[in-house]
Order: sequence, then C-alpha cells, then structure tokens
Amino acid sequence: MTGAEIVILLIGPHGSGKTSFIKCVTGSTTDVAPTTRCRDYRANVDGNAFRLIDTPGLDDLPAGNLSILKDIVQTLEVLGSSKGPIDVNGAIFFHRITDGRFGGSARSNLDVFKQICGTKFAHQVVFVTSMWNKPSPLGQENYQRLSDELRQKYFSIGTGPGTAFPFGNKAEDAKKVLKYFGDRNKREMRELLLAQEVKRSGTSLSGVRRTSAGREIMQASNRGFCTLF
Ligand SMILES: Nc1nc2c(ncn2[C@@H]2O[C@H](COP(=O)(O)OP(=O)(O)OP(=O)(O)O)[C@@H](O)[C@H]2O)c(=O)[nH]1
Ligand SMILES: [Mg+2]
Repeated sequence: MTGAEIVILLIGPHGSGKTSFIKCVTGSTTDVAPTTRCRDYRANVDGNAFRLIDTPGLDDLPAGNLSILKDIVQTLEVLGSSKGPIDVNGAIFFHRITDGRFGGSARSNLDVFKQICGTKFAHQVVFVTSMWNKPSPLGQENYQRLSDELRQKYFSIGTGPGTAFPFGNKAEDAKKVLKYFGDRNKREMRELLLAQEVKRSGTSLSGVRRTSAGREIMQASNRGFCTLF
C-alpha cells in the first residue's frame, strides 16, 4: 500500500451504482453483480492513484448491516498497517436520482453513512446521484432540481450541504468525481469517525456495535425501519 494513494469509500443502497462507478474508472469489462463483500480496486485518474473501496448496500436487517460494517472495518484494517486502519481520504454516498426523494433503505443507508463519516469528515464527503442517463416519468429536466433539493434537505453533514455530482454510467462522470478528490489538499484531511472509534472499541462485532454507526444500525432496528418516513 503506498501512502500516495487517495482512498475513497463508496456507500449507498443496493443498485445505486457503486460498482458501476468503479467499473467506469477501472475499465473493467466484467458484468456488475450485487456486491456481497467489500472489495478494493485501484484506479488512476488525472495523474492521481486511487484505491476505491466498494461496499454492499445496507438493508433493513441489523445483523446483516452490522456484519457489513465489520467487513468495512476489516477491509480498512487489511489495507492499513501496524499503526491501524488505512486513512480514508474521501467518501461517496450514492442515490438513484430516478427514485426521487429519500425513502426506505436510502434514508437508513444515509443515516449510517453519516455516522461512519462523522461531522469532522464532512468536507471530504460527496453526494453522487446515479441514473442520469435513464428517462424519468417526472422528466429528465427535473433531475438537477431534484438533486439540489435532496442535497440541501438530506445531505448536510456537519456545517453545510456537501458537493453533489451526477452519474450516468459514463467514465467521464466518474472521473469528474475522482478529480474533485484529487484536487483537494490531502494535508487537511481528517480521519473517518468509524476508524477513530474502532481504535478504541476494537474491531470485533461487539466493538463495531459500539461505534456511532453500529449504534445507528441498532437504533434504526429498534425504531422500526418504516416509521422513519
Ligand atoms: N442507466 C444506468 N444504469 C446504471 C447506473 N448505475 C448503475 N446502473 C445499473 O444499475 C444496476 C445496479 O448497479 P450496481 O453498480 O451493481 O449498483 P450497486 O450500488 O453496486 O449495488 P449493490 O452492489 O447491490 O449494493 C446495474 O444493472 C447497473 O448496470 C446509471 O447511472 N445509469
Ligand atoms: Mg455493488
């Protein structure tokens, strides 16, 4: 693992385009299939080397979600060193623009995402809305308005709304997002809240459950998934 790589974590509901995004920038020709385990990929964009960490979409079962969280932690550990998990430089949250407003698993994925990142990580977070190349009964011209609305309403982490990018399953769209991360000053980067927390709580399932993201997963299951909306 070289320190020069920019490490990006990709999170979002099933079918929101995480693996397709990666496929666009790695040039992989294999078919995308639902992701069941975290996996890291290398990509080079605009003179920068990236390590992209693909994750399975979270769903509504707390046991499954906790094991995905543990998988994320273990992947960061494996890519890290004796000093601890690898430093994550950025995180992307995916949402299908064709779904319109956040509901069901999109909202619960976002709540967990926020707790994985923490507010101090806010300026390293990006919102990607996928499926821009798909026609919509609402009219494609509404995608930009909807994307802005979603970003303002839901995507504030910390002090303000994050940066949003459209994705239509094209390499140039994905490259724009990675270029954004490549252009940022890496010295200002903060640590992912999840990585900080597992240094204290440990990486076992019970340690992961004690993190903010783990607690969010447990609380969501206690609240009852559907009452959120
Ligand atoms: N038209 C269009 N199709 C897309 C886009 N992004 C993803 N898809 C398709 O949507 C389906 C799901 O995409 P994936 O990339 O597997 O989504 P994912 O977020 O990795 O899903 P999980 O691994 O299940 O969490 C695939 O058939 C993709 O080809 C997009 O921007 N436009
Ligand atoms: Mg996937």
